[in-house]
Amino acid sequence: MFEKILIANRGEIALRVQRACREMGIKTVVVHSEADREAKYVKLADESVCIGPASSAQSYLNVPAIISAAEVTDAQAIHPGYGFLSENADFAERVETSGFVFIGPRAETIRLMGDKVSAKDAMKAAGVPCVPGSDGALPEDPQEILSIARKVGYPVIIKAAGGGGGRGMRVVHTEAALLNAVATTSQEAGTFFGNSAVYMEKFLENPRHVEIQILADQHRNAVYLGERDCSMQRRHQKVIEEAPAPHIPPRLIARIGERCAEACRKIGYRGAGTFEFLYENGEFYFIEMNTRVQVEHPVTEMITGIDIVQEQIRIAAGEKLRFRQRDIEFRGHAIECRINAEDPFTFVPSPGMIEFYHPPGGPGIRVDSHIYQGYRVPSHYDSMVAKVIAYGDTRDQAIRRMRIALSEMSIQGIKTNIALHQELMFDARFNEGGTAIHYLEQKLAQKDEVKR
Ligand code: MV4
Repeated sequence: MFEKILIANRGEIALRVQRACREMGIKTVVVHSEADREAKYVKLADESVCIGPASSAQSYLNVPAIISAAEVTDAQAIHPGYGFLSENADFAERVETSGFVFIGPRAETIRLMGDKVSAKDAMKAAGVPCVPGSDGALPEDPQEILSIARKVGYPVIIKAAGGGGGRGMRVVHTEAALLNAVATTSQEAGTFFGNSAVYMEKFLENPRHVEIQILADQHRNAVYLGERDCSMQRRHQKVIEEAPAPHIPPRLIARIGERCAEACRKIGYRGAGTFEFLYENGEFYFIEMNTRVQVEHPVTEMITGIDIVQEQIRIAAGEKLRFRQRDIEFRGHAIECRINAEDPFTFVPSPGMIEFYHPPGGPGIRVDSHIYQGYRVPSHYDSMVAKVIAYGDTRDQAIRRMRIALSEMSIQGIKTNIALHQELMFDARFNEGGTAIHYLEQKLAQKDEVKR
C-alpha cells in the first residue's frame, strides 16, 4: 500500500480523499491555490504545497506545479478527485511517466472515453445498449448525412465527439434544418474541443438520467455497485441524486449492471467509473462514461456499505477487489442534496464569509463538506459547499430524514440553495419518484410564470 498520496483537488472532495487516506494509514499531501491557503482541510493534511494563484488555470490545472509538489514531498500516488485534471489523459500520462501512480484508469482508457465516438463504439462492441444513431462520426457527404437521419428518424441530436456533459450538442427536428445544424455543431466543436468530428443520435424527448457505478481492478475483476438517478438537474448541473432509481425493476438493473461490468473486463478498465444512461420507456441507452469518482458517489456508498474512494486507492495499489458481485447487497435508499453558495431561485453565485454554520445530524444523515464558521467561500471555483446525504430503509424514510436535516441546517453570511431543496422535498412529483431530466427546469419556469 502507498505511504503517501498527493490530492490534486480542493474543497469537499479533497477532504473526502484525505479521510479515506487517514483511515487506511496513508499520509496526505494537499496542493492548494493562494485562495485556499487558510482552508481547514489544508491544515488538516499532513503536508500542503501552494501551487499557484487563485485562478484554476494557474493552480489546480497547473500540471508541472502538481508534479513538482509530488516530487518534493515524495508522494507515491496522485488522487485527482473530480473536475480539474481528473479526466485529462495527458495529465494521467505525465503522472505515470514521472514515476507516480495515477489513481484512476490508464491514460489510454481516459482518452478512449474522452472521445464520445470511440467510447460509444467500444461500449457497443462490448454489448452495452446505446442510443440508436450514426455508426461512428458523421461522414462529409451531405446525402449520406440526410440518409442516416432518415433511418434514425427525427428528432435527432448532433453531438460533438469531443463534447460531453451537455457541451456541443444540437437538436434537429426537421430535414430542412439538418445540414446547417451539422455544419455549425462541427465548426463549434473544432473551435472549442480541437476536434470537429460529430455524431448523430435519435433524440430522446423525456428520458431519465440513470447511471451505473462500477469498480474494476487490474486483474480483470469488475463489479457494478448499482445505479443512481440524477435526473433532478438544471442546465446540466445535478441538484439531487438518489440510489436506487425509483420504479426501475432490480432485475433490469442487474442485467445492465452486468453488461457494464463485462465491458470493463473486456477493455481492461481499472478503477472506479460510471456508465451514464438515458432511461426511457423501460429501456437503457448508454451515452457516456465518466472515468473519475463522482460528486454523487456517497449515495452508492450508503446503500452498499462500500467506501468507493478507499477502493480506488486499493485498486491503484494493484490489489484485487475484495468482493465479488454476489457479495454486494443493496440495502435501503439514499438521497443527496447538493448545497450551493447561490441564490436559491435566481441561481446567481453567492461567495463570501460564512458567519454562522450549523450542520444537520441524527440517524441516517451524512454531511460531506469542508466549510465551517469563519470560512470564506472563494469566488473562483464551483459554488458547491456541502452535500447532505440522507439514508433510510425506504425512500420515504430517506425523504423524511432529509426534510429534518434541511430544517436543522443553517448557513449564514452567504446565500444557499437550501430553500430550493426544502421545496423539492415536499414536491408531489418528486415524492412519487421517477421524474425526468426536464422536470426541474419546467417546474422553475412555471413558478416564474406565476410570479409574472
Ligand atoms: C441526449 C438527450 C436526448 N437524446 N441524447 C446532455 C448531457 C450529455 N451527457 C448528454 N445529454 C443529453 N443527451 C439523446 N440521444 C438529452 C440530453 C440531456 C440531458 C441528459 C442528462 C441529464 C440532463 C440532460 C439535460 C438536457 C439534455
